[in-house]
Amino acid sequence: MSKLKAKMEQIIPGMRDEIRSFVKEYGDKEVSSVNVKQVYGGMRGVRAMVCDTSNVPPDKGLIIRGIPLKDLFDKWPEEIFWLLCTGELPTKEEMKDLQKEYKKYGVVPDYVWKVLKAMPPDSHPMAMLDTAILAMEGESKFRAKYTKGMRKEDYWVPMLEDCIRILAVLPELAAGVYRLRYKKGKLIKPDPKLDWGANYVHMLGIKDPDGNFAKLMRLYLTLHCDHEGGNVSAHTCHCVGSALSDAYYAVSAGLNGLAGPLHGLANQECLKWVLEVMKKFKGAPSKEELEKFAWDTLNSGKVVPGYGHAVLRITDPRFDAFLAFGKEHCADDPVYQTVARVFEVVPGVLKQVKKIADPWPNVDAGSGSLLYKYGLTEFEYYTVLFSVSRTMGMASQLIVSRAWGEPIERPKSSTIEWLKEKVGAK
Ligand code: AMX
Repeated sequence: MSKLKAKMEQIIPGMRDEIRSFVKEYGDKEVSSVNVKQVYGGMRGVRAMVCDTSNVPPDKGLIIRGIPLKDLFDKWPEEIFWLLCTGELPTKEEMKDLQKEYKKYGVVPDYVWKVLKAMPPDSHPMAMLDTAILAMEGESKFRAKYTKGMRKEDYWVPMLEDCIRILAVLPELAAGVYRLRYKKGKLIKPDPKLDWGANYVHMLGIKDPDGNFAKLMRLYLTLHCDHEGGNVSAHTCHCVGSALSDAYYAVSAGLNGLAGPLHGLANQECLKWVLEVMKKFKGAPSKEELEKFAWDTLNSGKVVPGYGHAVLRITDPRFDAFLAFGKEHCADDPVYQTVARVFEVVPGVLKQVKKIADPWPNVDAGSGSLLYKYGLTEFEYYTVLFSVSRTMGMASQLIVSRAWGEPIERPKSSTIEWLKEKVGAK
């Protein structure tokens, strides 16, 4: 038995008891209320779901299982997945065991490459990744066991196995999407000596003589891992999983949401915006030039990508981490310099637009410039990297939900007539 499964087996009975007795005793207590603005405003701020893997206080940013992200910057993504699932950081042996699991299952079946090669050559890399995961649905242990008959208490076991298998193949899938989509030559096999992040870099086939790209990749995969339960991808994955669709269905669905320009696609938009500025001003622009460009963007009805957030009201600590990495490893790079200057200028501009709740940079404002610097210049691809990381959060949430036996989601929708009557508007 894998060490992660053994650890979860220890934790789950206590978690189930805690939830059961809490709901029994306090089930009727109110925790949130909803007004008409929220009904029409994307349910913003309505507390109607649970997620214990992480939370995002607006004034602090991401906290994973009680640990602020800034205290986890040096952790490897394998450690983070363990933490998300169990609430504790793994020991060295536990992390090695998880890496062994990834290596055991990290083989992409040939039919997946055939499916991807059959797609139109200009397909978006996210469409390719999501299709690849869905194409593998037939591998699901959860579906096989459910079809045979399985007790509800055992749902989490094949869910964990499916999630490990998805995470195990994800770097190879994602790197394969890159090489096929951008005609980079033959697919590159995983190197069994490498960790999850370094293997991804190796399979992308981008040269990394000093190992700094692998360092950046580990940081990138750690920083994007999870962002509580209500964001579009996490919530979609969670909702699909609540119907007992297996992890291949649920993760692929969640990633389809991540592909939206207001969510994960913002990182491709962001670098595009930065490069447009540089093209227009023939290099790193001055503060005045930048300010004008930001206003022009807003006045043309577009958003300034990489800025603003549905929950955060501070500079995203993930942006801070990328900025610090850039300062240490590529302070002279003009794209990085532009990103740093945008940070000095854009919040001041956005603060003047009353309706914008958060003028500060989010995670996407800085990551692209670093990827670009290390040779990953196809920015349409960036959301795929985000996906590899965010799958850890979605997967851990699926495992935890099946472990405590969360029921199918079914909020109640309302018609405008019902709402008007309810608030006395007619
Ligand atoms: N540039 C221009 N306008 C912005 C803005 C920005 N960076 N951020 C918010 N606004 C606008 C909104 O479009 C909205 O306008 P509307 O009322 O005319 O539709 C208004 O300000 C109020 O929005 P809000 O309450 O501040 O934010 P929100 O919760 O509705 O949206 C987000 C949050 C992230 C979608 C928004 O800030 C945005 O579009 N930012 C740019 C895109 C981006 O960076 N997305 C990445 C998010 C992180 C992620 O998921 N990866």
